[in-house]
Amino acid sequence: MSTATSGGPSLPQERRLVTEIPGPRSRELFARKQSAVPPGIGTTLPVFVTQAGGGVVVDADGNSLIDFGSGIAVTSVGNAAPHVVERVRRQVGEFTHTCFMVTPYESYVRVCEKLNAITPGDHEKRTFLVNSGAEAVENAVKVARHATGRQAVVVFDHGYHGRTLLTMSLTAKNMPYKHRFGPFAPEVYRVPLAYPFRWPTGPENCAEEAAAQAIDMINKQIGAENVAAVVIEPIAGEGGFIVPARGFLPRVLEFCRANGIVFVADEVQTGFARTGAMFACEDEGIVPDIITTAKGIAGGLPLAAVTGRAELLDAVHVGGLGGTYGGNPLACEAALGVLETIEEEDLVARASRIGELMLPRLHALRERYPVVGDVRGRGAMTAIELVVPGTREPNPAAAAEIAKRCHAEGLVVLTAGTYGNVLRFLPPLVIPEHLIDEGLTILEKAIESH
Ligand code: PLZ
Repeated sequence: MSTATSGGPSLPQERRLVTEIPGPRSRELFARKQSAVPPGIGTTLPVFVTQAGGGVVVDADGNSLIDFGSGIAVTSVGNAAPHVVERVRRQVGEFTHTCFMVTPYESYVRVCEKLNAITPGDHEKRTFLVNSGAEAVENAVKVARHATGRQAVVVFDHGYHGRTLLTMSLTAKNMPYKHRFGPFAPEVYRVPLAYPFRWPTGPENCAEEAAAQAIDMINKQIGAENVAAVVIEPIAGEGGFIVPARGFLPRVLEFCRANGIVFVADEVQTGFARTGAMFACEDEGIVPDIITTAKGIAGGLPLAAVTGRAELLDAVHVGGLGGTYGGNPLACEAALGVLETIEEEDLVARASRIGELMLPRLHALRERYPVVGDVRGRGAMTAIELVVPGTREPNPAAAAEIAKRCHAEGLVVLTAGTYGNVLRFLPPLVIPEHLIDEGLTILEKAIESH
């Protein structure tokens, strides 16, 4: 295959529509998908991908779409990033699996050493590797329960932590994640999140009042001494890119410290340079006791991690943690390639720059179109919340319609939000600036004509 037709960053960085979206070939494949795969596995945009890299996704009909989704915040270094490809290619020819718990290998240990070094806090840490974000969060809870001898887990409104029984129980939203999938895991308690745009008494009171309510509920309904862990996303992802009002996270952390509660930061979506910092916790100087990571960690190979205070992770008995595939050698090589790429290409700064490009234009949209109620996010994790003009009433129909128009024009955007009324933007951090510009122009036209 010539360079022009191979994937990765060598793909032409352009939007190119040669058929309608989806084109005939994608429609044919989608029909097959519908007979082979259950509808429970949904589809945001039914184009079938053949190549991807930089800031574009190419489909089976030869269309090249601008990528504002990164496979849900995963391909931050871009698809088929050179360091990832080289390392995985080399590794696949050496060995593909031994199971780290049976006969270990160095790359797993290196990934853990790196995560121990780059996650917030200079205390002694340990890391272990698993396969998915949900598995990481589930294991963080196991560790916290084991280490504290307590059972209760506190989570927040609008939180998302996964689809397994425990993490689905930790997740706030019923439809589509929990509906008819109960009963849920016990000892999970939900408290308010400091959601500035929707705080009843206004954003200025949000941090303090939300923290006070959360703490009051914990004290009254559970008893702080019964709480093993508080699990929180530093920016709520699936819930709608809700940046908690400043001061809320530090207050919750302080309460945890004062009561021997393990503070778990779920950075599955926010981690690895996405928000313009290596980890979103850094923004308010939060040092979590345990941090869960996945998604951006390995450029799309399935990998996730639990990193935390040595005394917590070391508390678990030998053999108490693990899994067949956790820290698979291909995924570990990919993670090392991702970390090299973030460093070499200074993707933390790139993410900030993407925010500087996008946020002013999103704010301008809010000024111009009353359907845009709120603009928020940090770095390359930004969103707009759509409302019924003149109110704060959620407008999921507008979000769906605008997303659809963007898709038809060759821009991959994702929706989010408890009310389904948020459009979120998660471009690969290596996306060229002209594609950001073009993508935002498409978005504006879609809002204008919806
Ligand atoms: N924690 C903060 O964002 C995954 C979900 C996609 P897994 N978010 C994308 C979907 O609809 O299933 C996520 C997250 C946070 C945990 C998870 C779970 O990560 O790798 O999907 O298990």
